[in-house]
Order: sequence, then C-alpha cells, then structure tokens
Amino acid sequence: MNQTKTLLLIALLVTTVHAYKRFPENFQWSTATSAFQVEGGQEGTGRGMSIWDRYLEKHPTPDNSTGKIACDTYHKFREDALLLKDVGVKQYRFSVSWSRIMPDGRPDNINPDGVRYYHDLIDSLVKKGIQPLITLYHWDLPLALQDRGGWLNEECVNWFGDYVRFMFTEYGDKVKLWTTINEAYIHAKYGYCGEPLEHAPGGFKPNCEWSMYIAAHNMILAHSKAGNIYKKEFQPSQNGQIGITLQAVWYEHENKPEDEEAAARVFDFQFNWFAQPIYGKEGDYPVRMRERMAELSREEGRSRSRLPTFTPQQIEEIRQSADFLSLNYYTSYVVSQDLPVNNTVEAWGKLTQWGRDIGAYISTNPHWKQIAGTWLRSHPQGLRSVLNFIREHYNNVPVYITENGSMDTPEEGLNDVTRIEYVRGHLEALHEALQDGCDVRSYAYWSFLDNFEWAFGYHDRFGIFHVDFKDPERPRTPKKSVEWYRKVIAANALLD
Ligand code: PNW
Repeated sequence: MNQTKTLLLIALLVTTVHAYKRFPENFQWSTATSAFQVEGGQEGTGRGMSIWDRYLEKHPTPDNSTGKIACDTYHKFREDALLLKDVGVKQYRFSVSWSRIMPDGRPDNINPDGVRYYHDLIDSLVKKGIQPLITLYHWDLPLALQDRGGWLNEECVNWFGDYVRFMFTEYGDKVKLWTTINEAYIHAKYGYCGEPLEHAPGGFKPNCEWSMYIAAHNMILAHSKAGNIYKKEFQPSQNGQIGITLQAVWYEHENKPEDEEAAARVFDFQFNWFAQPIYGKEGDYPVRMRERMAELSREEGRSRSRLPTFTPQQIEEIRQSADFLSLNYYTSYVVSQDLPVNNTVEAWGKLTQWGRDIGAYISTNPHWKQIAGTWLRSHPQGLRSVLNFIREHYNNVPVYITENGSMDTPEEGLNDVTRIEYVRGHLEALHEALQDGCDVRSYAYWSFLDNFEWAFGYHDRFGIFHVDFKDPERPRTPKKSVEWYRKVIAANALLD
C-alpha cells in the first residue's frame, strides 16, 4: 500500500470513530440566497424595477434598507464561488430576478447584460463542481406586471410561462434543478393580505378575505404551467427535474380530539393548501379547506366560495407538474381550538383573516428556544414530523430541503454557537427522518450570506458569512459556523 492510501485509510478510520450520524452517500450539502436579497447591481445594468423597489420607497424598513447594493453579488459572484467551494457545498440555491432578464416582465424586451450575468454565475459554480439549483421566482415580480394586477390577474400565469420558457431555453443545458416559486404561501399572505406582516406589493389588507386566496390560486396555476412546459418541451432533451418551494410550519397540539382536528385544519390552510393540489393523490385543495371556506362564504351571504376552484383539467395538469418537493422549514407553533388557558404567550390565530378563516388559536411553546427575541423558535422535531407527513401523504416524493437556518443573536457576533446548535438539532432530526424512510436528497443552509431580510431590512442576519453593509466593498467574513459546516460536509456526517 502506498503512502497516500495509508493516509486515506487512517483519515477514514478517524472519521468513522467520531462520526455518529452518517448521511447517505449521494446526499447533497448546499446553501441558499435569493436575487433581491443579495444581488444589488440595480443601476446601469439594464435591470427593470421590481415590486420590492417600489414597496421600499413607500414603506421604509426600520433601518431604511434598499436593494441597491445589498451584498453586491452582481459584482462579487466570482469570489463568492471560491467561498462556496471552500465550504465544500456541492449545490448552491439562488434565484433569478425576472426583471433583470425582462425589464418589464415581457419576452419582447430582453436585457442582454442580465442574461450574461446568470451565465457567468452558473459557469463559475459549475467550474467549481457546484450544481446550481435555480428558483425562478423569489417574490420580486417585475413592477410593470404589478401595474397590470400582478398575481391577482390570471394573465400572470401566462406571463410566468413566457418567462420560464425563455429561462429553460437559455440555461437548461447547464441547470438540472429548477424550482418555480418560492413560498407561495408567504408571498400570497404577506404580499396580498399583509397579516401578521406586510411584504410587497402590499396595500391589500382591506381585501384580505379574498385577495390572498386569488393570488395563491394563480401562483399554483403558474407553477403548473411552468412544470408542464418544462416536462413536455424541455425535460426529454435536458433531463433535469422541476419542483416548487413550499414553506412548512409544523403544528403541535394537546392530546384532545378537537385540538388534533384544529391542528390538522391549520396545516391544511398552510402547507397542504399548496402541497395537496400538486403532490396529493386526488389533487385539488384539501377537503377540509374547501368545506370550511364554502361554509364561511355561505354564512357571509356570498353566492360562491372565497376559495377559487380549479377545473377538472387544471386539477390533472397541476398533479403532473412536479418531480420533487423543495422544502423550507424554520419553526413550529402550537394549535388549540379554544383560547389556551394559562397562556403565557400571545395566541394570535384569530387576530388575522387567515386565522379567523381557520377558526383556531395559534400560539407557541415557551420551552422551544427562542432565537434573538424573534418569531423564530427552534423545534427540530417539527422538521421530522413534516418530512414524515410528506412520506405518508405524498407518496414519499423526493424532498430537497432548500432552506433552514437562524439569525444571529446579537451577543455572539462571529462566534455563532446558537446557529451551530440550531443547525445541529435540525440535522439530527433530518437524520432521524432518513432512518424513518423519508427520501431527502439535500440540505441547504439559509443563508450563505447575511442579506436583505425583507421587512426586517439588514438587521436580521441569517448568513454563515458576515457581510459588512457599511463598507462599500461588502467584505465577507466567515462566522464560526462555516468551519463547523465544512467539517460536517467533509465527513458527510454529524460529528461528536
Ligand atoms: C423565508 N416562518 O421566509 C424566505 O424564503 C427567505 O427569503 C427569508 O430570508 C428566510 O425565510 C428567512 O426569514 C420565511 O414564519 C418567512 O416560519 C416566514 C417563515 C419562514 C420563512
């Protein structure tokens, strides 16, 4: 045996001894960002405005953030590819800015600099052995399309179809993993209702009772259009896979039948709202959701349900529109039918239109570690429950975890031990889910870089790399979690 082989054997033995949870051989480690949150490069680049540019002009974040420079990945993607390579990820999830490709959202006006930018970005990743996973739409609709109704206009389905067909044609020989829309649930609820938090396009609070359901409906149809275009026109020659990115929250409940039913109802109005039409055996919206919305609408004196309906043909097409499920998971809540007694935390379910439509109280478990006093509480077993739900109810469709992560706690700075603990907990739960038989193919930490965190501006930092937003160069500094994640990836296992 030569020296290299001996060394390799020793290295293998050492990792075997210390690795206590090993991941499958082809498991893909990844990290993620989205276009508006990191790119910058807005001026002099031919990019058209998106709904977030206008929204921020009218509704500044507490720290007066804009997306003008952000992390400047528009200029710094080559250095970033080096950092990604150094961490060891084999996949990188990012999104494309529709209005950078098509400044007014339409295929008759293409921005060549934008097209070149994504080619350069993809090439620099592929050259380093990193597979791109592209999200086609991560909440940044071209402003020109919002002026024509945005996701409330069913035409948006066709606009999206034209955009994605261009993308598959242009990049499909290099990109083998596509997701259509990021978290339609958050985009419909925050963007087209504004409770409990508002996102762009905003201004729909008075119309919540219908606007979020219509927006969500058109996003499902748009996903379906994109999925069907890909599968019919491109997949046979390009051999890639397509899915949609769904956010799941898990809902725990007390051991009472009415609470169990309430928790199932909330999950139907959140995850299954999108998952059931696309991945469910029968397709269409969940039965509980349809029945509840029909009943409420009748009581309100309406002649038809506030929940729109699909035609039988649409139901069929939607059911054939995805190869895999791209999952984002951050946190869990507690659900009860009645106002929780001895409630130590705010039960907010019924304060929103969505909560009233469900008819249940949503609160939290004070024992789950709260991160930096925010909405985020760590409950890793929620991830395992979601994955098992998918295995049982959606025929064990392959899952790509495209987001999971936590923000900095201010005291820790670069020594981000809370983040390491959060990720370790979730990877342990993920490992258990794999033992349970769940078909999970990858894990992407959100996020690669500190970035524009929507309503919270640059204040909430999710990156494993710190970004100095006061410095025009936007320097990146690894946090302690980079070193930790690098070791996990190298060993393909959790270590002691
Ligand atoms: C995601 N929740 O949104 C988005 O996809 C990212 O763009 C964002 O930066 C990231 O999570 C961190 O917030 C979420 O309430 C919004 O559980 C809300 C929740 C989860 C994810």
